[in-house]
Amino acid sequence: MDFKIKRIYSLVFVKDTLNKKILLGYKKRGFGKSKWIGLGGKLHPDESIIECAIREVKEEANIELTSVDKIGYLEYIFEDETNVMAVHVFSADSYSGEISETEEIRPEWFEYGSVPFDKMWPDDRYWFHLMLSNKRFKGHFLYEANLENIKIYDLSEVDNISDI
Ligand code: 6U4
Repeated sequence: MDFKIKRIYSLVFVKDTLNKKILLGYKKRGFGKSKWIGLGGKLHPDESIIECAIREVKEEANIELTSVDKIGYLEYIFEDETNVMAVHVFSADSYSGEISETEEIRPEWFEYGSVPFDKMWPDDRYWFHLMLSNKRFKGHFLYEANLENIKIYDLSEVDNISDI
């Protein structure tokens, strides 16, 4: 029997709603290296998922979120791997401090119409429009072992994400 271990992550999209810009981070190392991603990372044992989201944004871009809204839940399964990545997606539109580059991430603002999908995880194309328009969603993506192709997926809008 193929037991799956769930690892839990936060993924945060900071938005400048006035100028319709989204903050992405160029990942300089580790999983997803050289891709543009939202900010976030692994849940620590002693924290809630919201605390994880706030901590990771501070660690990766040096800003303190002052509001954060849970908008999505995604699960990633990788062929030939026992781990499932469970990713809680958040949107944030206010923060204090100045965004700056860190050891792990080079943050940069992108206009909603100029998101660099060709340098992002392939699944982002499926749900980014929902995230940008403040819709709530959940989905599952099964990736081939090369981490480049999606074999199968499901994605749906949901009314309420808080109970997931
Ligand atoms: P280390 O390097 O151990 O400190 P940590 O920052 O805790 O790592 P990391 O960077 O490995 O965790 O977290 C991976 C990040 O990538 C999470 O925010 C979730 C995000 N992510 C993973 N798969 C993704 C995908 N397919 N599409 C996407 N973001 C993804 O947009």
